[in-house]
Amino acid sequence: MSDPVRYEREGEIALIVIANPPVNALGQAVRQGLWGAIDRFAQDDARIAVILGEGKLFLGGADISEFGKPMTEPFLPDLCTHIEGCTKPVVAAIHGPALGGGCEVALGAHYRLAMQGARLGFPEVHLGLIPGAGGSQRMPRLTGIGPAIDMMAAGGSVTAEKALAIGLVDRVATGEVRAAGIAYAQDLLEDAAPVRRTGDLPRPAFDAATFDEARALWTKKARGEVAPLVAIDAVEVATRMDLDAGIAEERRLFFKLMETPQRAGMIHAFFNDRRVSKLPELAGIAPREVSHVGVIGGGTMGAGIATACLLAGLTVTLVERDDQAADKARATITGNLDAAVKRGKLDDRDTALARLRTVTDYAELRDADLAIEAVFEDMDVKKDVFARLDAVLKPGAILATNTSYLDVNEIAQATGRSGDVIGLHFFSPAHVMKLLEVVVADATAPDVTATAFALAKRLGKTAVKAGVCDGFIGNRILATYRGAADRMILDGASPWEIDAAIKAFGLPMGPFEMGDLAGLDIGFLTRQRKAATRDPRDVVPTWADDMVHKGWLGQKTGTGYYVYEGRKGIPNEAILPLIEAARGDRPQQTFTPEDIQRRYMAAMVNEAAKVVGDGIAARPLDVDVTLLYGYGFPRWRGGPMHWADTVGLPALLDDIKSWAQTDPYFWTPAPLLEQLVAEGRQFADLNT
Ligand code: 3H9
Repeated sequence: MSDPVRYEREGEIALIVIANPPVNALGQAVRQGLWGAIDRFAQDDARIAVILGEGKLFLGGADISEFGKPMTEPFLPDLCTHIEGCTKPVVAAIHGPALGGGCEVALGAHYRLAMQGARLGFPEVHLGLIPGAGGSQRMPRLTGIGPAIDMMAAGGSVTAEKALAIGLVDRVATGEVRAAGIAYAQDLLEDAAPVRRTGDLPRPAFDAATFDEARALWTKKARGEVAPLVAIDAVEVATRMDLDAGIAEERRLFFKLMETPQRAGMIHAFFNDRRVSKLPELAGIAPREVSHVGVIGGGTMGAGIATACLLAGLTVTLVERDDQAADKARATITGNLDAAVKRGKLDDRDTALARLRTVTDYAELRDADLAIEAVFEDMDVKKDVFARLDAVLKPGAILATNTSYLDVNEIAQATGRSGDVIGLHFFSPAHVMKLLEVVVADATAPDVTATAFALAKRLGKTAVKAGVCDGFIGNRILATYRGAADRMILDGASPWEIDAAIKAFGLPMGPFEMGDLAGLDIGFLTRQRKAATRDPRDVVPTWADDMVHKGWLGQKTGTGYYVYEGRKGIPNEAILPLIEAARGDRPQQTFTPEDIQRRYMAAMVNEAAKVVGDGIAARPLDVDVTLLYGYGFPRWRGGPMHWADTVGLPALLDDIKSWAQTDPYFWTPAPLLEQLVAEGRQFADLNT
């Protein structure tokens, strides 16, 4: 392996080049090499040193794969102090991201140059951590507390220009980083610029109102996540302590977080984000070219999919049944794009809109590389659409369905090219939600699956491969934990107690609030669809049907499980008699929030284990990613499978077996769960 840190000379300038692909993470060898390079610079006749990264970025931060293992010297905070302590000037020349420890190395340097396109940030909270190498102490000394709190609590980053404006860097340059670094160093030499240590700057001013406001905001926003509030504490430390003491305190807080399950959950999620799209069966398979996408149906979902494609720079042809519907779809998409401009996700709405055609004739799809239907969720309707697509699409084009439940194999049979058919299950709003379930049918060609993953990446989505079954990965599991919630209502819990307990667990909404938001008619229609095949032992939430019959459809009618004034709801007690009627003489019990969480989660994990056991999800991590990105599962818990490993599979199985005594149909243990318990293994062991 080549040296991860090179020491080079350019006249009087020393260049310290970090070359540790793919992201120049600050693993032990890099820290050691950087330390040695600073020593060498201190001893030779170079007058100034420039630290820069090779490849597409400066430094991606500490090496996350070292976390949770014993730390090895030299430690990163000591390295930053070592750089700062150098008696000749050191410059950090930053291009691309400088994140976490990478930003801390730059703060240890005496001068900072950022190339246009660089981003400086502290993403540690996304790993359940805070900066741990002096970042929380040095940044506020440069910028004041406000920008430091904003960045560290949110895990955000700033552009080079913003970094200059807030005092985080000293110069912004264009062109190539090495040349710009040398030019800056030469200018500094000409100006006889002195060594200038961030740590020598006075402590930033304390401002009680800023801290109070930040704590109030993050107590609300963090929903149980601890790191953002600790990040604010760490910035406060900078206002009270000298640098060395502050760094020691920051380190103490950092290690405290390192020991938490939240850190383990977030890092599990970090690596899953990257593993989820690495499918061995797709290795070496080239995706098909996609630049023109057809969308069939311009309702909320179709318009959202079209918006996502336009935001990614694709050309879109949207087919609607008549001009009026096509105009409506265009208006929805225009509104979506306007909102994207407001959120800073798009520069120019009109350029994006220029790539959209709304039409009423399927023949206009003749040039599309891929067509996605988002029409009414009905098998006959879908088959009709697919037969039409089959007739007009060019050979090699991909035919995708956005169905959330239906059998993609059956849909594929409506075409003469089932190898080109795949499910692309977007989540609403499709231009915002990150998850894309890629439903691979029996005959789907591998390069079609590879194309779906490539498309997801282009759209900025996280794709998860799923097999064909009712509801695929996410909705199948959802149906089960929703079932557990309904059973708890029959056994004595109120919908509001359940919602509160689930929110306390960390989800943004409880199942009944969610139902109100989505519209209670959706669940009603699903129940009707499944009525013919329903097992007689299954529970039907008759009160929910009664609510729909009364026209209580949730937020859209102002009444559901809650009565709404705007989006704020108060419990709708008028549903209690309906629930009482459904309970009949069933024995009642009281549920604590923990009881509710335990049952809800056990149902989720048990079904998820069946989903993995059946091969619908390839690995437990695919379930974790699905629930995180599509269903609001708290990232700091890693995902339901990770949570299950954390609480212990034997205890979970015992619970399931005990509930199975009264309801054996619903609580049938997943064979995979039983097998893992018998073998003393956990879900993580299956995450290849
Ligand atoms: C920290 O710094 C703590 C300090 O304050 C204190 C310490 C004492 N380490 O994302 P990509 C891997 S905490 C190890 O696809 P991109 C990644 O798993 C750290 N590995 O690339 C993947 O591996 P594989 C704060 C890492 O170009 C490969 O690199 N820093 C790390 O789309 C490519 O990754 C962060 O949180 C790492 N730090 O995006 C930054 N980073 O090929 C986290 C990545 O085997 N990283 N890998 O699947 C990122 O945000 C993005 O990777 C980055 C590049 C923007 C840098």
